Amino acid sequence: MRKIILGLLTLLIFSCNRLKIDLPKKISINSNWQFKGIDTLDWKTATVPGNIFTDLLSHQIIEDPFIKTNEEKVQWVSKKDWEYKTTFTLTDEILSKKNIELHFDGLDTYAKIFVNGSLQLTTDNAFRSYSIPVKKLLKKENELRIIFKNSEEVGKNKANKNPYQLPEGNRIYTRKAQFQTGWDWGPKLNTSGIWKDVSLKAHNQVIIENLFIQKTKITDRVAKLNCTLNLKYNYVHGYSFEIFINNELVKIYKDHPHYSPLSIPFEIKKPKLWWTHNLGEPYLYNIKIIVKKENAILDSISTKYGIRDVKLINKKDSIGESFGFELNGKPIYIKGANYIPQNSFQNKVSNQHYEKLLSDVVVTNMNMLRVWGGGIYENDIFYDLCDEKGILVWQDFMFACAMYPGDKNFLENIKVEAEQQVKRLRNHASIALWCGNNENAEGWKRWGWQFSRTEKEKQEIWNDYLAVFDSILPKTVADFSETDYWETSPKYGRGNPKYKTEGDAHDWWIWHDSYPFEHLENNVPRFMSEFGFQSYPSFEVINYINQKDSIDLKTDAIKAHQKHARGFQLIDEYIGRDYKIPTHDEDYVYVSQLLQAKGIIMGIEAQRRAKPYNMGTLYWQLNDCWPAISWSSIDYFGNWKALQYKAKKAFENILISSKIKNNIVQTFIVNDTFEKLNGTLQFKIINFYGEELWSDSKEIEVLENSSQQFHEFSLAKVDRKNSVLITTFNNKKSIFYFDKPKELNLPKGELKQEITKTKNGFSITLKSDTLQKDVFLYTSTKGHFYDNFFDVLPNETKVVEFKTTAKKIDTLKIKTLLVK
Ligand code: BMA
Repeated sequence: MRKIILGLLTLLIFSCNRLKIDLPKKISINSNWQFKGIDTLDWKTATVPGNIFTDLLSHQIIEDPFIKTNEEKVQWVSKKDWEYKTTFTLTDEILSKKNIELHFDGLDTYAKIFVNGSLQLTTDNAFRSYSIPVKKLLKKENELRIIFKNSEEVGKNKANKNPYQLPEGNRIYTRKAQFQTGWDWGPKLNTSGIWKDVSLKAHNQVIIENLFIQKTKITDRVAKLNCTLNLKYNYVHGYSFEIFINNELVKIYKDHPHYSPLSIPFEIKKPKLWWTHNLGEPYLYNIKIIVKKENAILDSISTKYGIRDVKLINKKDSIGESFGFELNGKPIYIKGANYIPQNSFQNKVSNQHYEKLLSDVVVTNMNMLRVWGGGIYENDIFYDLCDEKGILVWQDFMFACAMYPGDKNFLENIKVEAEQQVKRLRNHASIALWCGNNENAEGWKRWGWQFSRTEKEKQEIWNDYLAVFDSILPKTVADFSETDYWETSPKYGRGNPKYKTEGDAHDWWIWHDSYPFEHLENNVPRFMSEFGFQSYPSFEVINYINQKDSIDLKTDAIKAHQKHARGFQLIDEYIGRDYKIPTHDEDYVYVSQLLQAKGIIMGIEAQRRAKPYNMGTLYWQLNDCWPAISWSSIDYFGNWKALQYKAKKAFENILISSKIKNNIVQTFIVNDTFEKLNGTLQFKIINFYGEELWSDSKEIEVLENSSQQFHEFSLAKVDRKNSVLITTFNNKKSIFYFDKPKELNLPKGELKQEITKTKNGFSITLKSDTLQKDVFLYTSTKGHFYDNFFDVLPNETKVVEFKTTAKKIDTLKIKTLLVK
């Protein structure tokens, strides 16, 4: 009985405590919005988060700029000023709270904010969040109105005040996504509007503003960590802080009084480390901190947290200066791509888009993405998913291909921007590096930007550069995070021979300077942070651009979706070097993708073979922001180009890679794992009809985390145009040709196909008596082929899964490379 009474009493005390909970309230102000032009249109419904283009589009006031040549027709939109308004009702409970703040996660860009008719704030940075204390202004019924001045005009006015012109155009004066003013893969669609959430935060007591978890020491036995809390008030009294790890209370911190920031040490026994997905498990802990006063919960903050130590290794050595990453004390080889915004209109990017793209990254064996500096600091979900999926992120600050101003306001503005962004991202396990900018220093030193300027002017511009990239940004990263900082990517432009021996490199000898792909074999830098080649996108994207149902590459629409001045010419020139130039448009698209894949894989393999001289490769570019002919390996609709399929193989942890040097075929095994491998390396040369012409084998031991050459033979007696080398090691296989595709005498055998229905789509079985090179499967049924652009060897069976929700597969079509 006593026990029951005690139990009831505890329950009563517990529920009394619960009653006292006084958590801050967050109210979304994303609904009810309307918009109009300052001097055009009447009020119309608007979507928040959103932007002026998508609002106009949903009212059919403009045509879709992503199709045909419509981009040109909508340019007037960014020359106008726009106005947004909403109303919201508040309860007495909210109005009675001691503090109420209006919070904007992102405004694009020059906004004047009126709360109940009174001007409260003007903003000038789309990358910053803003808060306004509004307690005194609020009533039951409220109106919020925002006027956006167009950034083109503001930029022009700012430029006019500068005594000299800065490269490249007026975009540099406005802190917003730089690619929106047009890029060599993207349209000019310069948005304005409320591009992120709007909310009200109401609270009575102290609130936690942010959290920073730092590592003090990590051993197998224990991870000693420290959590720093920034509280809304500098001084608080009588509070206690409880730390929960995976829902278990591990620490109660009670000392008082407390000053903000408040630092609380805590420990995790036998810590499980976070690894990239290709090297281990990306394990994340759930950490939660609760603030209480007299047993009432006042606020709480939680985060997922991966225990890991990631470092940039950048040391002088006998060659020059290394560049690579260490994870948990081990050097790891970086494989991945450069990432750009997934849409010109950020509000069109759904959580499913993030999930799909980042799953593709994992499936393709990439362990790093570089978030490129001309885009945006990504949404939280991007970094959450990278943490979960074990992908590292090289994060650029948002500055690209230009010189930026250095006046007091600009510097103050980016200082706040940098501090907010670094604080927002610092607890993410995925964040491996902050980089100051993309190609600004290279541009200044190599692209003629200094031409006809006075010494004084040059000095001033360079000093402004240093103020941002050598002072404010590195200091912010050091003060507010544990992440390493790199001033600019690349360290040296390709005009400086040091680009191969020091730091990271962008090798645009390929493409921009028309060098042959073979250049990549002999010119390997310490870390390749950009190199790339364009191709046409899927038939689906091409037909969408043209709004037609058959492929036509000669339309004005297609021209309008190629943003590189010499793009078509370069693709054609390079195709001619390696392939017979196709005369049919569909074949041309297919071969352009094979070409892109061939060139980039040649580079990836050369860079991986050169490990540890080279410790990473990120090609340009993973994705598209609109339907385009571009460097991407995944197109706007998420379809994989040939490069994505071939990169998947070239990025596997264990790679068999052969090359020809002085008429000798050399075969390497690259091993990115931390384990030694033993097995038989087997070689055979067959002709295209399956006849074996030569074979060899060798027992080998492959060291952990290494690249070694294991075999070589002379090409002297090899029939280069009529045979192929097949190498196997354990369950890996490589197919290596001795000549360019256009030189091969590929036979025109029949490729038999059989399609069966499976749980998740269809299974396609392929077989042929003769070699079938670069088999491309396609259908108008929406779905994904797990493999594509592969070779079917004579008399071997290849099975490919096609994932789709469709009950029926429309005609399965096949292209193969035929030269004769
Ligand atoms: C790199 C990038 C981008 C550009 C790409 C292709 O230099 O940093 O600025 O889009 O090349 O030209």
